[in-house]
Amino acid sequence: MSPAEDIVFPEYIQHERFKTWLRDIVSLCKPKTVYFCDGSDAEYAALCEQMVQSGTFKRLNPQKRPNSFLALSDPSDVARVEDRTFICSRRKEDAGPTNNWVNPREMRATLAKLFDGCMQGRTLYVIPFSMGPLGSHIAHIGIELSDSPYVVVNMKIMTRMGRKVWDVLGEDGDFVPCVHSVGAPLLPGQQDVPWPCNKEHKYIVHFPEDREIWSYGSGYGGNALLGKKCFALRIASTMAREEGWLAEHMLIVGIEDPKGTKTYIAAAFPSACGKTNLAMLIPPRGFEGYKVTTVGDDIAWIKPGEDGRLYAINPEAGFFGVAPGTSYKSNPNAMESIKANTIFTNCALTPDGDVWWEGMTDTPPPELIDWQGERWTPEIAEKTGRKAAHPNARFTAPAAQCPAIDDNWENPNGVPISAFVFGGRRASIVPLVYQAVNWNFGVYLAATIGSEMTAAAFGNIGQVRRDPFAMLPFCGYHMGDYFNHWMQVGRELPNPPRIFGVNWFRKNSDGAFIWPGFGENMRVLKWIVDRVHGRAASIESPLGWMPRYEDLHWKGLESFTREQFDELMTVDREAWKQELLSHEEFFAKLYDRLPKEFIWMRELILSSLWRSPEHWHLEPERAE
Ligand code: O2Y
Ligand code: MN
Repeated sequence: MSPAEDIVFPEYIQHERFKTWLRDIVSLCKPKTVYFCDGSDAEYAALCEQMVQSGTFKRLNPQKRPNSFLALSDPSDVARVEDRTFICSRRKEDAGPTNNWVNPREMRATLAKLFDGCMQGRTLYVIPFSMGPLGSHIAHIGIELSDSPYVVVNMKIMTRMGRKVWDVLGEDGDFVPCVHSVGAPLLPGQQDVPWPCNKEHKYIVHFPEDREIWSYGSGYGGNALLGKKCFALRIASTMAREEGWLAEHMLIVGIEDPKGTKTYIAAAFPSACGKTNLAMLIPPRGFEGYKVTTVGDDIAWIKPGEDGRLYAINPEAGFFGVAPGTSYKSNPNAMESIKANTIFTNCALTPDGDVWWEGMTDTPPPELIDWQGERWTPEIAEKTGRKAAHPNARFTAPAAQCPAIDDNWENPNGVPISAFVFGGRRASIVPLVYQAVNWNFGVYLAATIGSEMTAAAFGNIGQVRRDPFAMLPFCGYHMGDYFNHWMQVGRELPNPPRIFGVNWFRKNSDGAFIWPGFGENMRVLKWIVDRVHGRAASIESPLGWMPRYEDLHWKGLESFTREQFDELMTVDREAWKQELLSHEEFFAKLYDRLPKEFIWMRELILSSLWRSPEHWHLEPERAE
């Protein structure tokens, strides 16, 4: 392109710091042109059409999926790349042992080489975006410079993107600079490919002190849509710690009872624990008059209000959900959300121009084009094991399209949070639901959640992979400091939200799930809400407060027996002693910055295990 000095800025951009930064990046990346995104529907339509022409997008049948598109990525670029994700704090100790760290000076030198000329032959898109409702005091602004039109259209759905952001930024407003390149310069005469990326080098880099993000080599999801995991979690978590708020990997739902009282809860789950299903839960039979509404499905920004309560916004404006497993049976609200105006990535294509993925219907269509563009039939799948859709195939859909979207989901002041819920995927040991006795024990509970590794993912069955607060891949600083920050937030709140643990995945001796899950999780949510309002009974256990069978609402699920419930809730003393040892082993990695309270809390849980009876839930005299 012409020299950086020749960039023609729209007259509405009066932000000198931004202009200087853009000139620097243009000088480095050498794009063919610079385009300032206005965020309009016309711009979205034009870019989608441009990608249809270039082969990146396939327009879906407008009768089946109006205004929707399918993108098939390069097979090497299908998910977040945790081993290529770096937190480049000035001091290694501040990134902590659970993050990859490189000296920032060294990393900047590496990036300078990689980004030199990396946008040749391509357009650099200037993408201004707000995480959270525009102008909200909880929201923050970012500007992504990207050479990917796929990123632009996804950012239009996932964030508040475009010209109006400049009105909030004014002449000197703060923003998080985000630089992204697919790392595939187009040299003169070189033919482009439908999904450019760099197969050799991928870098997802965060400079927490400078609040800066650089991403190279991937065009996929969390690696490229920098508002999401990179900004809204990794950078925002460091901002939140400095400024006294919380940036969390949490869904937010409202639960309205038949009297019209609404209670908001925020919940964190590691991946593959049904987070989207919980965010869009439909109350089951027996819950007539109850409503569950969605504020967010993945990330929550939570700030203390003047009344001493915590208020949360969903910083995103769309859902970037996992497609496989999503169906009208498992999540009707998600299916309704993606009926139109949706971008599908790495799903299979049906002969009539719609999308399909494993789990969408009980019977697969007789013939498809799979996510790699190859012919696929159920017979081929049977023989080869090939999936029609990639297991990490995604839909990008506007949150406003969700039938259960909460009336307050765009409230700039957020919604008041009454409870935090933390869940893992545990086949044994961890009961269906329990309430921490206070905030500090709740922080301990959240710091120890985990999932059992599956053979496919980790080659090791039965080992627990700890994922504290579901934040291990997303915390922009030392996890020990993160726990201390949570402890501090609790100290400063006069009446902090209650904290609960849940486990939908406990199995019986035959290896079958005991709890039906999905909409039936409402029974657990109701107990949680009732506890918050002081109207549900419980008994004391070494893990905290727990419901007895009679404390849950069973209307509509009368077939679920007291014996099954007891099996779900059993706290096995010997198993828990082992579990506590495993906490200690995990915490040893973080020892230098671990809250010292954790040591005493572990001791307290252990000592109460020694004096505990076998079956808490069978002892009515211990009830409140
Ligand atoms: O694989 C990706 O790039 C996306 S990962 C993701 C997307 C939406 C919500 N959560 C996640 C996650 O990994 O937690
Ligand atoms: Mn997530």
